[in-house]
Amino acid sequence: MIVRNDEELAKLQKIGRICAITLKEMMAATRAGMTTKELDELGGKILARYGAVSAPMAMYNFPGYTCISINEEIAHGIPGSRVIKQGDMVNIDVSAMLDGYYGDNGRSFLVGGGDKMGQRLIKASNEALANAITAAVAGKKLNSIGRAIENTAHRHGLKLIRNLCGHGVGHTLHDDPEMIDNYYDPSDKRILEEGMVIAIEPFISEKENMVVQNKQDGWTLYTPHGTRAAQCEHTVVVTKKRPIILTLAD
Ligand code: M2C
Ligand code: CO
Ligand code: CO
Repeated sequence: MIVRNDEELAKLQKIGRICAITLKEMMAATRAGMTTKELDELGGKILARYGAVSAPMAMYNFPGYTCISINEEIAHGIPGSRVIKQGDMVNIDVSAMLDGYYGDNGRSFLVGGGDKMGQRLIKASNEALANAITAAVAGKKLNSIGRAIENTAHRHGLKLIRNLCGHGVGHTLHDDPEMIDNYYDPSDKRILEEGMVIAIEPFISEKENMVVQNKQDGWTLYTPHGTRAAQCEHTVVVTKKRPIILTLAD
């Protein structure tokens, strides 16, 4: 969507903050020994505290309030009986709706210290998002986002998941502009517009460059060889200067 006035911006800021608080509190509560279902129940309670509803549940009938993905699961992990272990890479993705407006954010993190590669993936994904946000300026090409992400991944000697992308957000979870590639596509001629609300979400990976869907549950996206990828996602509003980050907790 394109933000047209201050009232719309305030509503997007409100739901963005709720998504960010929910993600932050869930990350802080994550412990080895708990199940992903327990963690998700907490997310559901936090959203309810603010009167917000889970976007995946409301829009797609997703079987959870949030998506929780562990290690070889890269995205759309279904909360359930899987027990979180020390050293696991956990991704929590919180997207929600309040008063007709949507927000979306996510983060990968390690339980306990984790390992060197895990730390590298997380650092690179955070940096890729920061660089992509800096590149997202009104009037510039939309593919500047993918270029910044791809360059960051390569600078770190890492790969990226090419069949997952960012997207517009606002009036719905996956809004216009659709498919904001996480790599540089010179044939993409779209221009970033002032007021465009977009979710930027690089997935930086160890070895593989695509995910496949679990045929049994119809949701979980995983790498065919079980290698990991880290995601970092914010919802932002494009301006002529730096974007406004909507998914900030404080
Ligand atoms: O838009 C995402 O970030 C999620 C969608 C949740 S709907 C089950 N918030 C995303 C992540 C990975 C792939 C596609 N979409
Ligand atoms: Co998301
Ligand atoms: Co998203």
